[in-house]
Amino acid sequence: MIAGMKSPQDSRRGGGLAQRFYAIVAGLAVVAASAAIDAGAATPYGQPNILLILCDDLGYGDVRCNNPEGKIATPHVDRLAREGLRFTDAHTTSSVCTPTRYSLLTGRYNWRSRLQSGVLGGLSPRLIEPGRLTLASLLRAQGYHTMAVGKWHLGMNWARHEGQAELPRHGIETSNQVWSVDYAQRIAGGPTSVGFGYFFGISGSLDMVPYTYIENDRVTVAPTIERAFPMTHGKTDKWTRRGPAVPGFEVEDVLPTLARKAVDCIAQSATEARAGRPFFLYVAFTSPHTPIAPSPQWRGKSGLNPYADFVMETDWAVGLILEALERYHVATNTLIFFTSDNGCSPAADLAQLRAAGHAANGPLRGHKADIWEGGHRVPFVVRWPGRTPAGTVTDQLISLVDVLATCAEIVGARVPENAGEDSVSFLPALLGRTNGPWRQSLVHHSVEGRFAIRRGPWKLALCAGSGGWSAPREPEAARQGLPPVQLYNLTQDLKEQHNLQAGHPEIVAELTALLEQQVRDGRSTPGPPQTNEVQVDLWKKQQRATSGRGG
Ligand SMILES: [Ca+2]
Repeated sequence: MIAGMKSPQDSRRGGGLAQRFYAIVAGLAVVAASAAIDAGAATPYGQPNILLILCDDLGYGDVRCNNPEGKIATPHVDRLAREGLRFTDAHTTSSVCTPTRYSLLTGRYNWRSRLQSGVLGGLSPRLIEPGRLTLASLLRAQGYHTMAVGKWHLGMNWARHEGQAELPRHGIETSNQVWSVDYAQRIAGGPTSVGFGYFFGISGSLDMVPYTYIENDRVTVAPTIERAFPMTHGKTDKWTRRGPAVPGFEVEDVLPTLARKAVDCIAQSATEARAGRPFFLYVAFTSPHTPIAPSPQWRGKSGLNPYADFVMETDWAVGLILEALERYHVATNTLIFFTSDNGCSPAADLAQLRAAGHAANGPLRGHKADIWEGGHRVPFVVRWPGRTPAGTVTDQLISLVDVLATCAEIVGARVPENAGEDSVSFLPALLGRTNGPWRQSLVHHSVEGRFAIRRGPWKLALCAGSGGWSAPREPEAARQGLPPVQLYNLTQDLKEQHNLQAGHPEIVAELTALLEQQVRDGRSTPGPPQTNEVQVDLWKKQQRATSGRGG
């Protein structure tokens, strides 16, 4: 077995010998953890180029390969599925942007970080802790050329004008704080500080300030004016956050700009890649999140609404990148992950789409921000020529937090004990093996910081309502007298319509205990216990008390 690889047996955590063994070796492991990533053993998989495409708010049902009844044409994603492996039970760790991105890049559940609910703003300081291993730093240590293009939304440390107030560490900055930043200065703590050799993109979501591109650790042009953009093209009822912008920066240009920049990255690293120095390219599209801003040539193309047009344009961008892999002769040695950071948002106008026969989140309950499946079960397609059997589908339970351990196993990198604490390799699935499950349980998290835990068909949510934006929200659920927890059997009830908590107190107790243990241990994979960045309030007691006072 490759050092650091998590075997199926290891994944079945329990007490007994294994626990005592880890307690004994904990001291040694701490020493090992402080060492840099070692090269590990050579693997049979070589060092494929790795292309990770992350969409923003793309729903489970928005791609035809997941939803044949869907009304949006997604030929390029469908092609990936035809030529690769499609997961039907893949999840983001959170139902919103920032926390999911944290987990994707660190292999650690987002709620172990300082951010316990909500998202960061475009001017928030860096979230990834100093010294923490990331997918990028892991691959870079293996000799990969590491590049990120697109939406960061994990915070960076902007310089402030002298005497100006500090920006909030959590949440989205207010309009009177946005000019305290000195945009002419170098930005510390961004993507190039956590393992990426190159970055081009934007700081937060595209509906957040500042409206300018960043290359490596500087803005390409410093903002000098204030602007806001319509949340949806053609509408004027809702606007993005008003603030610092560069004259001429238009939100509709961003997706095509990022797609072309990703193509440039491939073009520039292809020669070296063919000569044996592989690349890791992380492409985080800003779409189809708000502002829903399809380019002029895509407007009206879907016949549904601007969101559907924008999904089509996003699929076009995927196609442009796939075409570049072929043009530069690296397609056959490139492993592609295609996914989304959370479910489709109500900003898409879900009712309008439904009326046209399009279920953006497929059959799932709820949407972005919720603890229900619509919040975090997402499209997930992998193409790896010569390795992953084409046109296959798996119902194995996986999460975006698992990409780190999977890539580590592929390249033969050892993951230190103080990194990737919640990451379980799904490499066997990529190789067409069906002897799972490799992941025994999975934790979900909503925008309000509400928890759920999944084991086999069972899902226990530690909240009475959606935990997010769908009705009923928590105060309303409490008023309705709904039980404080929800237990669903997803095999029988994918739509989460029948709360079985009253009939199965033993499952509620077991899953609660399992979640408590995983919080307490600072990890959910085998290894010595680790420390969460802050005290984790599993039941949101503080929040509930506040809600109670508010009536
Ligand atoms: Ca998102």
